[in-house]
Amino acid sequence: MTDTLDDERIAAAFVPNGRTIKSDPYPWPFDGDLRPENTALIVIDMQVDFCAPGGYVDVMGYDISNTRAPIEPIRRLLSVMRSKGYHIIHTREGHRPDLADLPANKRWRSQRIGAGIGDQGPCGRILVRGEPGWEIIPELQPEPGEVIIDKPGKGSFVATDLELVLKTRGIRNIVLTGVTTDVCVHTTMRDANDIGYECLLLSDCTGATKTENHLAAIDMIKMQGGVFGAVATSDDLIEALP
Ligand code: C5J
Repeated sequence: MTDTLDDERIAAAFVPNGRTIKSDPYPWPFDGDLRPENTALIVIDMQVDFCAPGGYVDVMGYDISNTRAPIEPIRRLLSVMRSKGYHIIHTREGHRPDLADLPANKRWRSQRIGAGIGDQGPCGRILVRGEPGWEIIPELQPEPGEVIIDKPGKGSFVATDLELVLKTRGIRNIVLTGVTTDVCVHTTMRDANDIGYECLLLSDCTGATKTENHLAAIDMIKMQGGVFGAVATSDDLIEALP
């Protein structure tokens, strides 16, 4: 067998339909296997507490224009990916009303800066399930049939059934959007990457409490040949979506 034939076999094995999108630092997904059946869009924590006046991020004193910036790009992307039959998953960060799932240190740190998780705020009890602040913002409401993952932590895998949902549905590629780039989005991406998911973060569909952190979080993904996956814009993805 010649080297050329070997190369052809390898290429055929790794690029079953040859569908990749323009992304950094490599065309995503790595093997070109991009299909609605094996790919999910995850919209992370686009809740009143993170994106609206009177919510947790606002009460902490951060500029919510940073966490609101991805709303329009996500809305447009949702519409395209829904119409093409991709899996759509939403997450919500929040705690049980009795706070039994709220670690003492997480509560203490938030109280220390005047935005106590579980305490009363302008949008109800901060980051508590069932409160107005915990709801997903009206612009990005889930549609019937879309999976919603409730998580008590920053990552979307710990203390949730996300991995079971992904496995049951045969999902291998994950497109990450939402807030915040450096906290919940990054933690989810790192965990997903560690357990073998092929991840893509969309830079215009994510936002952090501080622009520098958003940019640094994006930069980290691209190190070491794409240590956590790849980065693209929603235009890049929409243009190439099968
Ligand atoms: C934070 C989140 N930043 N959704 N949560 O506390 O990123």
